[in-house]
Amino acid sequence: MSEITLYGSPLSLYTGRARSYLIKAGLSYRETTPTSAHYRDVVVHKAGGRQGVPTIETSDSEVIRDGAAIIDHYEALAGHPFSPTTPKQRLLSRLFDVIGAEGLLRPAMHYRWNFPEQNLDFLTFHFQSMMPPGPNRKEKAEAAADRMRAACMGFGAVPDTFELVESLYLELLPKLNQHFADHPYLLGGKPCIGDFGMIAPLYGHLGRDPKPLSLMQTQAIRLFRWVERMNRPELDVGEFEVQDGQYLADDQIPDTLIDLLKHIAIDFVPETRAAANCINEWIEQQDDLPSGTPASRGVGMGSFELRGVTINALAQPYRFYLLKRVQDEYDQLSGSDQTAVADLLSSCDMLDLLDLKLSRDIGRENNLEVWL
Ligand SMILES: N[C@@H](CCC(=O)N[C@@H](CS)C(=O)NCC(=O)O)C(=O)O
Repeated sequence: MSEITLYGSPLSLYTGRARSYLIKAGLSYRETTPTSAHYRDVVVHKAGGRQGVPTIETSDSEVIRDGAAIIDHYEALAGHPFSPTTPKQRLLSRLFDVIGAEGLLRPAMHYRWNFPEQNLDFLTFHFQSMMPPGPNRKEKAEAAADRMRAACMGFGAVPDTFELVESLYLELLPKLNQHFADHPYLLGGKPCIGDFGMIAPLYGHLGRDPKPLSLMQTQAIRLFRWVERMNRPELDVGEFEVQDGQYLADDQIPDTLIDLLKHIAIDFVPETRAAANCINEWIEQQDDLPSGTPASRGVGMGSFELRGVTINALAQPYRFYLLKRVQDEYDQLSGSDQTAVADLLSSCDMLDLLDLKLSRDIGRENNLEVWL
């Protein structure tokens, strides 16, 4: 079988999503850090000039940058094996993909960067490993780590919000744990696109860095098992009675998922609303934003209040690139299916997400997300 090169890193959040997909899809790959001259001179050019992981290079030398695009590529080739076919499950699968890619960055970055006593040696080693060998490797790693510390603050984890970020996460753990005590994956016996989204923050950061790993292992054993399971080629469901490797029958959505989504909605919905307002205002102010212009990571700060605390978080267009896929799923449904899905989202306090849209859509050209 032809081999894929996955440029990534063990501690990278988004690499965790692509890697888990490649493992579960049984695709043969070799993971390496983006430190070679070949990566710098050939791969980055084909990746739209943007450095970053995950990026893959196929045996035909095709380069695909971005975790969602990598998964899209192989899903399309294999007939969508990890995409459920029934309305509610399809929609929640896409929704968990957005939540995983965008909605848990604050706890992921907080538990990585704000516990140096437990994490610093571990992070220092990994940041150095990500830099090309040679002079100034240490300094380059330290500069990269500093950029990530700044990004952590940019996602809204600052001393005034630490307590809130921690209480939300400590409330989230038992909800995830309860779900994975009942089911091996989000929608039953096999992973869906949403599982791959959720593994991004829950492996590289929250399921691997020393501080949050010990929290997970002590407070959410069944969640920890899901994290392991998502990184293994077999179903890895020994502790479960049902081992059929199927999604739940009849478009069933377990109550544990509704309970989980209701908790996630507490900050995910107001943050998405604040980001949409911020980005739409920014779009309005652009005199010159021709179609095809690459969308940058963030275009301003969205501000929202939660439990009496103000959170300022980077408003990222990418959130809406993924959220539009949820909205598109909904738009394609028949009237009665739309009603069933809207009732489900309403019971999760997430109905508003169907209407939170940008005034310009985002597409992909030359391996970059661009304004259409
Ligand atoms: N949208 C991309 C985001 C990838 C991303 O942000 N990767 C991080 C590592 S987890 C990175 O490469 N950061 C360094 C950079 O962007 O220069 C994806 O989903 O793959």
